[in-house]
Amino acid sequence: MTQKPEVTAFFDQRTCSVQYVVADPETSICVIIDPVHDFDEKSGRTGTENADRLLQFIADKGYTLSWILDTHPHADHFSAAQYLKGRTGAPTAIGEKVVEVQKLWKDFYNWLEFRTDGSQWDKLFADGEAFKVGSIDARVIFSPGHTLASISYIIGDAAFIHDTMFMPDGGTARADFPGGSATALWTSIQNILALPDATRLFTGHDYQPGGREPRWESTVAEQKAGNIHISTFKSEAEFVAAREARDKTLPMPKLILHALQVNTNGGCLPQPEANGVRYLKIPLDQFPDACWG
Ligand SMILES: N[C@@H](CCC(=O)N[C@@H](CS)C(=O)NCC(=O)O)C(=O)O
Ligand SMILES: [Fe+2]
Repeated sequence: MTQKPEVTAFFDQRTCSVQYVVADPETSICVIIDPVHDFDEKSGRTGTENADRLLQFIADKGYTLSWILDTHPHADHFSAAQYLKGRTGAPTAIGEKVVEVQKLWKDFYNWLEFRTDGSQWDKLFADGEAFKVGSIDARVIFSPGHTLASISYIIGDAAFIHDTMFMPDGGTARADFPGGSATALWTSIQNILALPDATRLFTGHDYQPGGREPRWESTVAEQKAGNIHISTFKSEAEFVAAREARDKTLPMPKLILHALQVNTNGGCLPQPEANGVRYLKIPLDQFPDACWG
């Protein structure tokens, strides 16, 4: 019998991100997926409103948190993994290819001392690796393309596919960040669509096409039938050409240079300087072909 976790989504309107608490109803053990650490780039203010909302929900439900999971090093918001680990002691995890992303960004930031061995997380998942959420069987599949370290978490009948496909009317994620690949994204999407038709799919963002209400849950069958990028582009070559053409028109996410220096470091904010203030570092002219935002 397929195991059905209880999935609760928390939408962050500021970044259009979807954060999840996924719980085993039998044992009340849960995991958090893709928590957001709030940040306002205009004032430099950080905050934990989103993360605290997840903790409050977990406390209200009487759940026990077993993992803090990220699907990829996000380019549009800070991960709250470190904050949540500090509050709960729960271990953090991400896909093992994150070390390759760390190497790319170490050069962009000219971080001479930066450790690129993934030791900022408690666990690095391999492709196909199995784990448990309480009594529910869970596993990881690599889903590169949007980033080279992207993974999906399959927990019972639910798959957390983050920035591969969005809702069917939102199409697919961009694949133009350093280490991204439209060809790899196509293959990753085919692997997700090979899951059983009734698999519940939970996306990582919803950009509310046409201004509709935010939505995040679909099924494999719905994506096959109606995803605007999958039903329109019949072959890998067509998809890759269209994806790459669209990506050339997209400005960088407004927080990419802020976010990668936190997220490649396991969600740790920069160490405070002698005056007690933390500073971000913005490399200039490293993306000379980027569209103006
Ligand atoms: N306007 C957003 C764009 C964020 C963005 O690029 N999101 C990625 C996922 S991290 C994406 O795939 N977007 C698809 C698209 O914009 O078509 C921002 O500046 O943060
Ligand atoms: Fe992303």
